[in-house]
Amino acid sequence: MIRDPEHETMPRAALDALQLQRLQRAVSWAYERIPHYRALFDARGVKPGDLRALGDLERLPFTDKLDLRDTYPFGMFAVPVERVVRLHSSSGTTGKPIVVGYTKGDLDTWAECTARIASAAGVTDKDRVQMAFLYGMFTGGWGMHYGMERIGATVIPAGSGNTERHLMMMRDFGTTAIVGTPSYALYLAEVGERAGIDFSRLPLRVGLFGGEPCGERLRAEIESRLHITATDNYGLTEVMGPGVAGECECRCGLHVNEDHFLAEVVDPETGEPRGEGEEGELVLTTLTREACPVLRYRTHDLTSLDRSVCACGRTTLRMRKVRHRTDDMVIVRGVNVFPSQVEDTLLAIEGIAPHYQIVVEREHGMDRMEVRVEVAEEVFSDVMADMVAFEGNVSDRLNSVLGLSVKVTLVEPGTVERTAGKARRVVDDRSAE
Ligand code: DLL
Repeated sequence: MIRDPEHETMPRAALDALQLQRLQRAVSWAYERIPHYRALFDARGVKPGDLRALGDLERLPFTDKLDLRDTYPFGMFAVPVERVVRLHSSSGTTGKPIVVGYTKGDLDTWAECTARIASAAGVTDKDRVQMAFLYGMFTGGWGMHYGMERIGATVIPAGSGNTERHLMMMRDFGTTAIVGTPSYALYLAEVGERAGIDFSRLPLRVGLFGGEPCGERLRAEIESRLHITATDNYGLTEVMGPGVAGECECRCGLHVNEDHFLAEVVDPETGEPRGEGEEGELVLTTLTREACPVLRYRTHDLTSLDRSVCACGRTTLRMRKVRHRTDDMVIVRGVNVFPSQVEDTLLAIEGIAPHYQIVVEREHGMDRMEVRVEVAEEVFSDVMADMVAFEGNVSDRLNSVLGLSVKVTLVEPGTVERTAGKARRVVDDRSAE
């Protein structure tokens, strides 16, 4: 269902005009209230008044995680902390977290954005929605929660972890929709199957997954095991949290809530704009955020944009599913490896379970990459020769795709770490030597 036809099906020219008007306001708002933005603008010799067309956006400076870290905790707030009614943060992997604030107005916009995404995925007020995201400083739980409530669904705020309890509630409460990370969905399926649950007999019908990449093969695996339709939704703490973009039932790209966010795709090296359909780094600008406006924020997520009108009738641009980030690429002996390439190769092999981890180490000054992967129960064999042959086959497939010799270690089902949140696919131990 299209929740807000006015904004979601607005003709392109009108949407462009709305974006320009909101962008001009957002830029002045940030410039006048946040000294850090003013300094960035002044260093480039631009003023908010220079922004006369959407194309002028390129004249504005980029921002990234460092700008938020350097001003920790509240230096990028455009309003006094007293006007902020909620804080969230993103831990990241190193250093101080990033802190973001929301005014009452921001929370209202956020709930509306996630409500749109839930509606696009087919959730209605008849659904019982079980939340499997963490509630806490992470934006996933609260962000999706309020959107679901806003559309009138019955929300079950189970939170992350305690898988047995999730399964019990799913059966007892007649859950129809599940919200979490794709890796947790897979884990739910695994634990449920082990407990003898027949998901095809449950009313569960739709999953809204996000927070980490979910390739098509992984999606198909989740769908067939949980007997649901799985949709992908995208967002990041710095820009708001979930609610930035999500798939409709056509599942041909994620619709960006363009009346609130302006999306660009740039060359990750040079920052030059990339043409429509070309892959590059997603850069986002918030158009309506009051407490923490972000301008030209470098997400490090790689995608491409499609402005053609979708079969669902929405005119908002679609971003291709994010499969990798500029910073999750590992360089092993000079070869660029994305975890998504490893995942696609592994999941195309019969008998491989969708649980894997990439470990990169340095041995005697040489990089060494190992892929630890689980095999399905039925393939796991006590016959050493069978396993060695299977390992060799997996290793050959990876070698030819990556152009790199990779050690493959088959591990017993259930050995690769399971998570209630985002999966850790790469362990890079090279700095340890
Ligand atoms: O993960 C916000 C979110 C929560 C989005 C729940 C959707 C659902 P952060 O923890 O700040 O925020 O992480 C943001 O996660 O830059 C991407 O690299 C990755 N990411 C988020 N959603 C997707 C997705 C939340 N659907 C970072 N596909 C982003 C691929 C995603 N990657």
